[in-house]
Amino acid sequence: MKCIYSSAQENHYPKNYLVNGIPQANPESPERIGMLLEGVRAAGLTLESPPAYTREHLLRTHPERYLTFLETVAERWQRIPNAADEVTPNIHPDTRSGGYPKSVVAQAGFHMLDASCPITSDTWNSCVWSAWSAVHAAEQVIAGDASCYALCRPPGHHAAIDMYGGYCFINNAAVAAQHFLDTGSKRVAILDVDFHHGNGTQDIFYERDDVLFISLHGDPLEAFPHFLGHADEMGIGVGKGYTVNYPMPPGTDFPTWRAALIKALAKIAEYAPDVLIISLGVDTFETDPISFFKLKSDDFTTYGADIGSLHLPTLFVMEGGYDIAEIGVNTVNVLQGFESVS
Ligand code: Q9C
Ligand code: ZN
Repeated sequence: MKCIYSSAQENHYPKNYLVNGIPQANPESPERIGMLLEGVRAAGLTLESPPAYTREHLLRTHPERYLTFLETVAERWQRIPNAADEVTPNIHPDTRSGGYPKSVVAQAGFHMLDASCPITSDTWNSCVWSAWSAVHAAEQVIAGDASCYALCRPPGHHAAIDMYGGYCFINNAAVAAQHFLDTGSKRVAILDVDFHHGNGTQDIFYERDDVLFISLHGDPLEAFPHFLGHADEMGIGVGKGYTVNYPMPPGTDFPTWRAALIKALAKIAEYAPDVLIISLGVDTFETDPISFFKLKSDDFTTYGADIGSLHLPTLFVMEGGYDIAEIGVNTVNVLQGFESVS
């Protein structure tokens, strides 16, 4: 299996990460990439850099206004007298239907889901290359590879149509899904196994039946993103039935988690997609510092094999995972478990 990644993805590193008003070390640090690459090298995957794709690939998922905002906001923010280095708005909409505000502060608030992701002058470039990695990895599957791993960072699954949040700005898995549809696939399934609900991916495909979205995650009543990911959210219009959520409580261990996975895999098999995308977060790990599931390292191998038993062309897109010392091992355990049955 190839691993696709660009070193430009390392530059984004916001420092003004506040938790309960106190500056903390940002868990989504570029060191994550180093540990993921260590795992990839130990597992013998072939590393490849993506070429530059085009803005058109992003525009199939995110509107022009949002992309232009992300591209220019750091520079515009710096024109505010005495502004901090990083884009950190403190105003948020009570409605989004009253027109698009003009000031950079109000626009930043308009597009921001939570304060965990300040924007720096490096953010846009890193995010674009993270998305190109997903597109290029999709290209490998389109060309006939049974699977491919997109080492995306910054992650993407909390980024909605025109909202950034939860360390995510561009939804890499959604961009890849749309790329499959634009190149001949009729049906794509996205299985999100990150600890957090993939609210952004759900938002993007909520009214569609050409993408089945299934997420296993911490109950949003107790975990980020807090407002989406409940079991009764099932899609609307033609999309009804094509969103499936499995929220689970604090302390959930592997047998319980795996039982939900087996149900999810049965639904995917029934949907019979042309391709499967795994939004692969390893923050389900027992010692992840911001999560509350109890998976152990060997469990990742087991569930990788469960996913592999579907025998679908499969694209792995990296999402979260913050026990940095272990994320490389846990991630390649999934990939090696997958390959052990293919
Ligand atoms: N004190 C992903 O895993 N808030 N994003 C956490 C913890 C944001 C996680 C607060 C968590 C975002 C891609
Ligand atoms: Zn997560």
